[in-house]
Amino acid sequence: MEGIYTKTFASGQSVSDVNIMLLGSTGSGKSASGNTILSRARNPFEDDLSPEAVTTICQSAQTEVDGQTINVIDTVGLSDTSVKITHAQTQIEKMLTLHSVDVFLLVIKLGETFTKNDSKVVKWIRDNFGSKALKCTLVLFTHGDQLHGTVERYLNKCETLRSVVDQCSGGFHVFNNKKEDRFQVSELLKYINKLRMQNRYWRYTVQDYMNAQDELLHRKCVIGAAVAGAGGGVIGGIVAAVVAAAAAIAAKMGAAALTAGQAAIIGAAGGAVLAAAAVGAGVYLLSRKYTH
Ligand SMILES: Nc1nc2c(ncn2[C@@H]2O[C@H](COP(=O)(O)OP(=O)(O)OP(=O)(O)O)[C@@H](O)[C@H]2O)c(=O)[nH]1
Ligand SMILES: [Mg+2]
Repeated sequence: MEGIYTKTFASGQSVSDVNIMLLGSTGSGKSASGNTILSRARNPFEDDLSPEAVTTICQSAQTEVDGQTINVIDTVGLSDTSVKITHAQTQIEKMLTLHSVDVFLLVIKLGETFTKNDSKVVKWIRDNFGSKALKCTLVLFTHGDQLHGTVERYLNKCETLRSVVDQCSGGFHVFNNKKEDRFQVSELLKYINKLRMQNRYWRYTVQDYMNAQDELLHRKCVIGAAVAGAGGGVIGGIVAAVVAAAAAIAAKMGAAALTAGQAAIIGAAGGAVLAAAAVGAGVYLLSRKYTH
């Protein structure tokens, strides 16, 4: 450990410096947890009970814990409306250009029904940051003061929540943000350092984020093209059937230049052209929509 700690990153930071990004739903306790890590006496992040998002811009602040420099990045809550998600994502993107991340803390509030939104946040991380990000994610439960019994018992009652924890390589830790208790911070740091060692001090960078975004765009294009192609195929089939039926009627009336079989071939060819055009249009429209 000592040897590794003498190394430095390209950014000039020492490996002992830890960059932590707090992610989670609006109101889950991200800012309060940031303040607990940084010491309650300072409270650099605004935290409050509010029906609306309290944090509207991402901020970072530093402290020293057990000889390590801890850089905490507080983010805008990932709410369930697409407008708010887009705003939060733009803010988070900006922070990633400034700081690479050692550990993401996925902040989840204990003591209330585990919401669909919390579950969506993990999917959002996987989709937008890539599954690589979950390798350096640790779940941080807040409102530990409201917990009766153990967290394990709590987790056993909710399969979805258990599965969220299982998807994050760092496991979980519990905070009581209403108590000035440095032991819970030291314990968190132990888990964080264990996870970093497991990841060989690899950091999540803005390039990892861009790669994940490219993959997401690619997946959306493939799905869009498949849907458009299927649509074109259906239209082509209908055209073929109509042309074949018309040819059959005309043949019956003795006026047909084409047989029903020839008409079907022409219809099928037309359908294939339509399907190809639909695939092309789908890919083009999707790439326009997701490329900024
Ligand atoms: N009792 C108790 N309250 C907590 C705890 N953690 C956070 N809170 C309270 O929960 C409320 C929301 O906390 P915030 O830290 O503002 O939540 P946030 O995730 O930053 O919210 P946004 O910035 O709106 O996304 C505040 O009133 C906090 O004081 C905790 O461990 N115990
Ligand atoms: Mg906040």
